[in-house]
Amino acid sequence: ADQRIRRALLSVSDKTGLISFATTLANRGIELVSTGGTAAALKAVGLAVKDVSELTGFPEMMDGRVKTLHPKVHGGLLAIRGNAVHDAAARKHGISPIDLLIVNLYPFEATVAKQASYDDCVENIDVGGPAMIRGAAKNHESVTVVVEPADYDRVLEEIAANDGATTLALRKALAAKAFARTAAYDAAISNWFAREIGTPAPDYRAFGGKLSQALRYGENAHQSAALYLSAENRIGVATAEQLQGKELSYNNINDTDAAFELVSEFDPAVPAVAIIKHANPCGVATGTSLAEAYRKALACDPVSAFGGIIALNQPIDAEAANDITKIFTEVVIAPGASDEAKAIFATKKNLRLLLTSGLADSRAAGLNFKSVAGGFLVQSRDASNADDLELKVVTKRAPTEAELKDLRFAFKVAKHVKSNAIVYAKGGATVGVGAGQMSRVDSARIAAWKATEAAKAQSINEPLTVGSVVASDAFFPFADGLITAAEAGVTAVIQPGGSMRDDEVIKAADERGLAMVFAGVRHFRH
Ligand code: 93A
Repeated sequence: ADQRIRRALLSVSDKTGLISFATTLANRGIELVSTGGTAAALKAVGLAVKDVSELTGFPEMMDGRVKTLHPKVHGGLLAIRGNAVHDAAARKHGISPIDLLIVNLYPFEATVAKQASYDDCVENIDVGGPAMIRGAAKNHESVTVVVEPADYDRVLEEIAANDGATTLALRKALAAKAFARTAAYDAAISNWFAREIGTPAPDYRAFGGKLSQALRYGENAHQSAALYLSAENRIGVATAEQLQGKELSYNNINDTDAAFELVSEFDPAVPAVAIIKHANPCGVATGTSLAEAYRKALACDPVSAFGGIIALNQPIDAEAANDITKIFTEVVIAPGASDEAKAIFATKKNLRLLLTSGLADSRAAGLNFKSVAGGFLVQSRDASNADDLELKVVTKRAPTEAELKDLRFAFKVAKHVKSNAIVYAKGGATVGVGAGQMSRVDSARIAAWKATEAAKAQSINEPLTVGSVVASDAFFPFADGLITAAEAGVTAVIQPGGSMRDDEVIKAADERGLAMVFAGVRHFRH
């Protein structure tokens, strides 16, 4: 099924490579038909071209919106060669076959990218082009379709080698590409439209996906796994450089991501450290130095911190490296390390040290994925940073400056704790973390209980929650969670607000002299 090319229709917005391509076609005796701008470009170099309006018997009209939408064009593209019925129809209506279609579309994506007006974007929605491309691609049995200049040479080479004909293999490959192009084009249009009307559907196709490394196994030894790089090109665990230690596992990567995303929430000028276990923070703190922040983070839950993953928001110095290497740690990630710190880590052969070129942008757009049976969910990143929130005081007492600082700190941490998340914090450090419970009050209880245990283990006479603040990732549906926190000794509360029973919760806070702010933003993380 080699198909000899006798007539070509050219209609291109991007005129790159057009002249030399069309010249070679013409030199082979192929008849050229073309639309306005394309025909003008070809005539300008002296090529013989038939205007599509001559073919259709209609002028290009309505600002070009209707140029090729005509049976003389679409019949020429779609007719099945050698089919008696199709041949008869073509003869009856004076339709002659088009064997080669060269179209590239109105630059819709580029028009959107340069932030053109709404009307400009709409005008750049190509209708006739995709219709022809789809027709030619459907009829790939007979028709060759080219949708980008990059394929011109490929077609010329085959025609030259094949006595003026293309092979079915090439036509199929080009048809597959053609449908990919129209699909991507329509996806770009629908995404633009969704943004315009305020309901953007995240497009996973923009996410890319390039294999970075096959992993030894997945979450468990009987599961296979791999790490892919996305087109986002974000600073983070996937793009970090590993300086030492054995290969990262699936769980290591997942936990390291949680750790680094969390420390990237904080002001880079203030040292911050997060210790992660099973994707949840078991201690987070800011300090006057990384070492101090690490010690404060460790104090929150020293038992769980064993074998943890540590992220720091500044290049690691020797003092911090010394402290970190005192207990067994799986992974350390930071935006750099001093030579001294590197030498200290080098004495711990099993510790993986990952260095990034900076912090992750906590406010960056991006996508999250989650698989479900038969599909996958896509959502935009939770790019809300507590520093940007306008907090609304809902209690009689407003928080003090010190409380306010800890409230924002605790809410940043709560964003990175699996729901239901309750985080107690004091003096820029977590003092109790309750994660992943099915009821919010249980998370509040567990976090308070863990703080009591940590105090006992460190021979501190009262739980660290006394005089702390508490953050809740979602609203308190009842007063019980807040009351549990009050009993643990908190003086201030941050939560999104928005419960049917907000009044009850506010009343409970007022009765106990607590200050409470509503953040207006929820941080579910499942
Ligand atoms: O406005 S359209 O959707 N209506 C059409 O009938 C039509 N036919 C071809 N756009 C149409 N085209 C597009 O015109 C092609 O896809 C190509 O991008 C462009 C080429 O126009 P010109 O040859 O005038 O530069």
